[in-house]
Amino acid sequence: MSISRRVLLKRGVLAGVAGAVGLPLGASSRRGRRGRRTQVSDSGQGLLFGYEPFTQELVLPHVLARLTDGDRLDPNPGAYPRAGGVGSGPTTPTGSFEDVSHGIAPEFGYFPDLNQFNSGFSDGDTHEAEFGLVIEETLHQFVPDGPEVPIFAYRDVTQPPGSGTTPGPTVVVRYREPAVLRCSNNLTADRGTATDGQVNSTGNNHESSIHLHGGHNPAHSDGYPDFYTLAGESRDYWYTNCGPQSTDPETNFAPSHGDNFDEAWIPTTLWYHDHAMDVTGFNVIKGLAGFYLVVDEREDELARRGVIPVPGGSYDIGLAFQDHRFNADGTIYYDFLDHNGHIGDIFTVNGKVQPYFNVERRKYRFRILNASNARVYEMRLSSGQAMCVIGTDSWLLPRGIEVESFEVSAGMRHDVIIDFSIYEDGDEVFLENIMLQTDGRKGKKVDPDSPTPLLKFNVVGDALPEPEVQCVEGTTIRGFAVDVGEGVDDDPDLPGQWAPIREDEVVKTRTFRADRAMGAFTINNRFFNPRRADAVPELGLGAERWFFQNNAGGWWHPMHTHLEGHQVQFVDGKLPRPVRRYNQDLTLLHGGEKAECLVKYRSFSGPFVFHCHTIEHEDMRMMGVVDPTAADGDQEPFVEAGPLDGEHEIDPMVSGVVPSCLDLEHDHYLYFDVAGDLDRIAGRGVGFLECDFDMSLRGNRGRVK
Ligand SMILES: [Cu+2]
Repeated sequence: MSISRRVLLKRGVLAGVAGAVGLPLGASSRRGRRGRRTQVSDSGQGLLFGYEPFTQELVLPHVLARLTDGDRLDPNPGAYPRAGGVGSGPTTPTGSFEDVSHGIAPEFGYFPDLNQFNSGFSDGDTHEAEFGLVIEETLHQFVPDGPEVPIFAYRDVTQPPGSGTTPGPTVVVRYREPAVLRCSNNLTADRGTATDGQVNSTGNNHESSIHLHGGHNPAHSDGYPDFYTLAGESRDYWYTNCGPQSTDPETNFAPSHGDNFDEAWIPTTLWYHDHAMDVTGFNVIKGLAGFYLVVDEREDELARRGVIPVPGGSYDIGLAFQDHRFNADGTIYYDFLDHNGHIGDIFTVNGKVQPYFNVERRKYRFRILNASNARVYEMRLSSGQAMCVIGTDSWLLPRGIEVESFEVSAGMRHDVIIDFSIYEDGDEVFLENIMLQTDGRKGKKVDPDSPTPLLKFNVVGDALPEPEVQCVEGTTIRGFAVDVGEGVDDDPDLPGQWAPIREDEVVKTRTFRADRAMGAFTINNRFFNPRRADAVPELGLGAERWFFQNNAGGWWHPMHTHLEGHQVQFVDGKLPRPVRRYNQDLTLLHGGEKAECLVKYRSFSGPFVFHCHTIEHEDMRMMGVVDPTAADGDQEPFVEAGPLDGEHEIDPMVSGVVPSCLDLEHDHYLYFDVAGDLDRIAGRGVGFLECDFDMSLRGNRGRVK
C-alpha cells in the first residue's frame, strides 16, 4: 500500500501533474442526525450497513500495563552512555555497544536531574517505567453486529495477540518519571506470521514510526519520519516525561522542586500516533493512535482540592474523534491519491460509530482529541451549555475558560469540564460538530443550524448533594507565574505555573510559508527532505519568532511543532481565540492567515520535524526539519534570519551510532540509529533516499542541495 503514494510522488509530482481526485463523497455532514435510523456509510460505493446511531456504548481504552519484575524488557534497554558518564553531555562514539545504550539517548547526559524518583528501577536511574506495545493487525467492529474490519492496532505486550485496539492503550506516567517504551512492529513480515492467532491479511511489510505528540524527547525517540520501526523489528523509545530545560531564570518558576526545568511547559494530555514517512495518513486512519497522559503534582493537588476530577479516574475521559469511509466489503477506505486530505462521512469516538455515554449528574473532564486525518471540527453541546476549557493541546491553561464551542483541527486536543448537574435524570445531550466540510481542503463554514451529533450523553441518576468538582470560568488551573495583566497565581507554592515567552528573549525570526507545488505541498516552496535541516536554532539560546503563513486560501493547514510547543501572539495581527493564547503545539492557519508564534528549542539536538497536521498534506511533503544545535558562539543575536538560515545536512552520525553496533542491534531486533536506519531502508526498498527525489527537476527555484 505504501508504494502508491511513492510511485505517485515520483511520477505525478515530478512530472508536475496535479493531484488525482478521489471518489466523491456521497454523504453530507447531515448524515447520521440524531434520533433517526440511518445507513451510516456509503463511501461512494453503495450502502453498506445499517446502524441506529447512539445505540452502542462508548468504549474507554484501557491503561497500558507497566512491566514489572519478571516481565521487564529483554534485552535491557540500557543505561547511561559510558564514555562520558552522567551529566557529561553527548559522548563521542567509542565503538562499543554501550555507546548507544539501547533505549537511552546519548543526549541523556544533558538531563542529569531529570529523574525525580531515582528508585534504582534501572541501571543509572535512566528510567522508572517500562512499557511494551505491539503493532499488529486485528479485527475491529465499528458498529454492533457489523463486519469485522481489519485495522492496525497498538496492543499491550502483556495481552494476547489479536487483542490490539484503536485507540491503543492509554499510557499514564508521572512528570519527571522517564520511561522506555518498546514498540514491536508485527505488520507483518517475520513477526506477523510467526505469532499464533495473528490476523494478517495485508501481505505487505508496513513501516512505522511512533511520534509522541507533545513530548519533549530526544530526536531518535521522537518518531522522526524515517527513523522507522520496520516490520518484524522493534525500537526503544525513551521518553523524558519532562518539560524542557529552562534557559531563563525569570520563567523558570520552580518553587518546590525541578531545579532547572521550565515548569511552564509541564505536559499533560499527549497522544501517540504513527508518523512514518509518506504513509502516516494510512497508518493513522487504520488505527494507530492512542492517549498518553502525564500527571504532575499540581494536577494531583487540584484533584485533592476538588477543582478537577482525579486524573485518570472514572470522571476523566479520553475521547478520540475520527471520521471514516468504508469500502463495500466493510474494510476501511483510504485513497492514497486524495492529497486534499482524507475526509469521512462516518464519525467515530474511540473507534465506535456515534456511541452513547451514560453520565452522572456531576462534572466530568473530557480530553477531546481530533484524531482525524484532515477534518476540522467546531464542537459544541446540543443544549447550548458552555464547556469550561482547562487545557489545549498538551498543556493545561492558566485558568478555566468557558466557551460555547471550540475549533479543533487534526491533532489538536481540548481538555474540557462539562457539568451534567444542571440536567435531569433521563436528559439527553449531544456533543456535536457544526463545521461543514466536504473535502480535506478546509472547512466550508460553521453552520449552527446543521449539527452532526458525534456522541450522546445520557444523564442518569440523582443529583449530588453538592458539587464535588469546582472548576468554572476563571478557576485557577496552572495559574500565572508572572503578571501578564491577569494577576498572578494565588497559589504559588504549587508547581507548574504558566509563563509567557517574552519579546526580549527573541533572538531570531523565521517565516515559513505553507504553499503548494506540482500537486503536492511545500513549505517555503520546498518539499520535505529528511536529510536537510531547514532551520538550525541555537540550542537553549533565547527564543525564536516563527511566522507560519498560509500563502493561499484554498487549503487550511494546522501547523505542528515537534520537541517544543509554541505560543501564538497574533493571527493576522489579531489575538487568537482566548483558549489558544497559551501553550500549544498546533496552530491552524485558515486561508491566507499568518500566525506569529514564539518558540524555544531546548534540551535536545535534532533532527525534528515541523509540519502540517492534515496528514495527507504532511505525507505529501509539507514538512520541514528543525535541527537545534549547540551554539557555536559566533552567531549574532537579534538578527532577522532568512527562512532557511543555517540550512545544513543532517549528520548521519547524529544519534551517536557506531557501525559495530548494527549487527548487535539487528540480532536483538533493536535499532534507532540514523545510519542503521538508512542501511535498512536501502535494503528494504522503503523510504525516500536522496536520489529518489531529485530537487533539480523542480526547475525554477534553485537552492538545490
Ligand atoms: Cu495542510
